[in-house]
Amino acid sequence: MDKEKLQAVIFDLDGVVVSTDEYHFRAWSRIARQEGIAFDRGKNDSLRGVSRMESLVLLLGEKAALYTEEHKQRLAAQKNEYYRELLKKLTPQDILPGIAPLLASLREAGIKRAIGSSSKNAENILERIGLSQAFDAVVTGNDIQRSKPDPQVYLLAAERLRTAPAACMVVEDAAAGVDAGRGAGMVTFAVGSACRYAAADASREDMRDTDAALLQELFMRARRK
Ligand code: B16
Ligand code: MG
Repeated sequence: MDKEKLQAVIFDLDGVVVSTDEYHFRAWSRIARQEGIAFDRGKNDSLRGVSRMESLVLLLGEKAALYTEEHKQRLAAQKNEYYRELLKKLTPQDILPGIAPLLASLREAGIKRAIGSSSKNAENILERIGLSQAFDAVVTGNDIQRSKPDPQVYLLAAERLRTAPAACMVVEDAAAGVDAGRGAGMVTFAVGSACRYAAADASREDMRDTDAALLQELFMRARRK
């Protein structure tokens, strides 16, 4: 294998391909209000890339120990109902800037594309934004047992792409996701809210003006470090 040839790019979904932050925020806010717990955008930011149940436990904080498993399951299901109702508003217009041309450029360059998301709603989201056929592999929260920062989601994506992890790049908006990519032995590219996370190999505010040649260049630089 050519150590410096980028063969696949694995995209996180929420925060990289599409922004559903606001919907997560509104849905979690309703749960927090019901439970009399303080919740704000800062706290919502800390839930990026984290699974639904782990997010609920973080939201409940010190009070989490007072809730039975069954009660927590009920609250997580309720949050998901609120969230899914909001997801109905998603359209292809919600694809984040730079993503559509980047996907086209990667396809043209023969570089595979995959999704590696913690979300159990990932298929539904891809459908709504018109990208369900745009990837060679899609791994979601339904396929994994351990959520980011565990590398499982990215390793499974590489396996489905039949590509060595060392030849993959992960694009992430969450520190937990960058750590997952690093744990999988992949080059990491942090965008959006993770763009100042120093552990990533490369970073940018967003994916505007990125193409296959740039990602190949960043990949090579990271591999030579
Ligand atoms: P769900 P990603 C993650 O998606 C979100 O960033 C995170 O906020 C959410 O809690 C998690 O999915 C689970 O989502 O409740 O839809 O299963 O960023 O890994 O694509
Ligand atoms: Mg994300």
